Amino acid sequence: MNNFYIAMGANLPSGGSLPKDTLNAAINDFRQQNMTIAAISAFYSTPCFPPGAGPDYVNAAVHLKSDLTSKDMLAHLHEIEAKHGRERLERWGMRTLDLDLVACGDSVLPDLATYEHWRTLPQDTQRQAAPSDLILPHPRLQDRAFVLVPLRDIAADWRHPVLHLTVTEMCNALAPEALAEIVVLES
Ligand code: A4P
Ligand code: MG
Repeated sequence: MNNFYIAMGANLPSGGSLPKDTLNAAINDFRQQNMTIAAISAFYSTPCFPPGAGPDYVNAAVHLKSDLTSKDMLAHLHEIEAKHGRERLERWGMRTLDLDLVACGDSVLPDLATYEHWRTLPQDTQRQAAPSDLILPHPRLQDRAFVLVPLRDIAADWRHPVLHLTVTEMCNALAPEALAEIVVLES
């Protein structure tokens, strides 16, 4: 059984449903596909990154247990994204739903050298280049308060297999201002 950690984000309505409702609908899709939901974080309101590129996001994290391979899990995530977002994604280029595979246990994929290539990519290249292969852990995980704060709710002690830091330690390494911007969504 694999332990998958999924980061969820949305900053545009999808067919009339608000970002938080889209996240809830995607969680229901996980249930219907017979994946075991081990934990769900709080929902957070987070400022758009990069700043000014769109409305605030709603972000959350989910722990799924499944026998799927990582590649099959990513394919499922892409199907759920398409179901909730394809039209608006093409039209506006922003996110009705983004599902990232943050980690699968302590897997490093496709290999350490390729992972390190993506992790250490210079910042100006990061925006243009997207990997065609699945990279695990997600190469930007350690940089992003909007991923780490929800993840801390459900996997505080998960340890990064390359950086050897726990989620709590990665959170504590971020600037306090970046952490302060991530606030629990009022329902
Ligand atoms: N891919 C490789 N590895 C992975 C992985 N571990 N998880 C491939 C998910 N996908 C992975 O992904 C681009 C390509 O990476 C795909 O072909 C996939 O197979 P994508 O989801 O199409 O594109 P993306 O979401 O722009 O890429 P990425 O790197 O996941 O995006 P970011 O950097 O996470 O940007 N601001 C706030 N506040 N909250 C957010 O959630 N999200 C983004 C998305 C920008 N700003 C945000 C937020
Ligand atoms: Mg993504």
